[in-house]
Amino acid sequence: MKRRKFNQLAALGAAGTMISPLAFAAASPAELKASDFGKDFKWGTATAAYQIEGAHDADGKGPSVWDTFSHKKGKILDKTNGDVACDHYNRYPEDIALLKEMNFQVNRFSISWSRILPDGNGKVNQAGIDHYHKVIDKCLEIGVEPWITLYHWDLPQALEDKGGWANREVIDWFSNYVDICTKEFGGKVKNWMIFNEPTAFVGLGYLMGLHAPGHKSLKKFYKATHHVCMCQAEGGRITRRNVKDAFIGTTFSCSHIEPWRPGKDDKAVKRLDAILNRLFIEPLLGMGYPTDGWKSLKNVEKQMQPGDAEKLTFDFDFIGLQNYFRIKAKKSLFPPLIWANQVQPTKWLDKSELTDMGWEVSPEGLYKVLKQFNKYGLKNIIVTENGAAFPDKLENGRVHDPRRTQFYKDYLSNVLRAKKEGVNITGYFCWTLMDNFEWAEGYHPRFGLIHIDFETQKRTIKDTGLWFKEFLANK
Ligand code: GCO
Repeated sequence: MKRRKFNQLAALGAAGTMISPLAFAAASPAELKASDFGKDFKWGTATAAYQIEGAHDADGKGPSVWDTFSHKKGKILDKTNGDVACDHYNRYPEDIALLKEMNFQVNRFSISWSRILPDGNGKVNQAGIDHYHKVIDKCLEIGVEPWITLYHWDLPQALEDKGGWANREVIDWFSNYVDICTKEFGGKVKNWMIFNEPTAFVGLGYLMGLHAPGHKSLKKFYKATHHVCMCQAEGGRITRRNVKDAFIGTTFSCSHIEPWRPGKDDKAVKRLDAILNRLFIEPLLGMGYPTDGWKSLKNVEKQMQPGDAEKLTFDFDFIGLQNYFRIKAKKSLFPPLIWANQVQPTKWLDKSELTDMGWEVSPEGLYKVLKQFNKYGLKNIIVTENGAAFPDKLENGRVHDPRRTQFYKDYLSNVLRAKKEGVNITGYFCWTLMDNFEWAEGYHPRFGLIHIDFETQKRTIKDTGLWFKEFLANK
């Protein structure tokens, strides 16, 4: 049973790879220094509530779509769930201290909507509010900046029962939630992100059925897409109104896309680019939905009501870009995306390095996608996620993970290259602080800078974390 995100995206129209990473080696300078990125450059790690917190029903929390989904048979590759995860709900002081020990300055984390509003709307759960105050206070106490993601995929189940993102009422529900959080925490937290990767939670959750809530419906996908775009801008406006001196962004997954057969698959590239890279950012910038890339997106346009066009836009202070791999697109006969298909590398041709997710290591893909997004003329770009899963082993109290260290060096070199060429990149956050629940994959892929022993909850900083500690000591 292969259900890797790579393949999931592939089903959405993504693809495989073949070019040797050696071709990109030239991009890496001999020695990378944090100071090269500038004094004000933000260095951080990113996490998501459902992937680390556990305590799934503690202190009045209501269930989210991920609680429901992960308990359904056959949804999670290793039959696990996020009930306990890294127990970060209880161990956050230790985890934030470890982040600081590695010399990171930013803790990007998400709030669980159903801890604050167990039914998604209506009665506020004070214990949930108190919990995030404690997390924020811990960060501030030790000199770490809290950066909050308002939504990282865990919609309250009670709202999903009413149609979730496919119901236009979600605009009111989400606005209320954002209003509560920004009023409550805005005095202490200045850095906010509205969404994490809409393409992923709408595509995988409403079209592919591979992530919560598990729908396979084009109709729901079109509706959810428009409602999420409306909420994205509205969330920005509410945050601006409630938080003095706020620095507001939202994040997008993105991948550089190449044709599998140059000349023959250009249409596949265009179509896939519209869905994976352009769909959620262009309406925000007042460009409308990218129907020129994929005509079916006219069905998203059809969801618009009078006055929506202006409400889709908001002037974000920064855009968070999240990148892991490059994609090759190919014409395919399978609907609904006739022109794109997954292509896995063939053994005898494949020279690329693959991570534990089956994703190609392609540092130059990050450079190219940064250049692509730079064309929008964004104020600030922050790489809000980038990282890799490799099969780590804890041996004698150490985790030697040289492939991960190399991964970061190579990707960071490409960030620097883009920055030097004028792309306004002002921060870089690693995915992720610690090994955690990797959605439909379960606990098998380990992306963390900190190793978690899920039996004992013991934390061990991996060699890559120690590398960052040294690297960031001289910024
Ligand atoms: C995403 C999410 C993270 C993932 C990470 C690795 O991009 O899917 O933001 O929650 O865990 O990307 O797949």
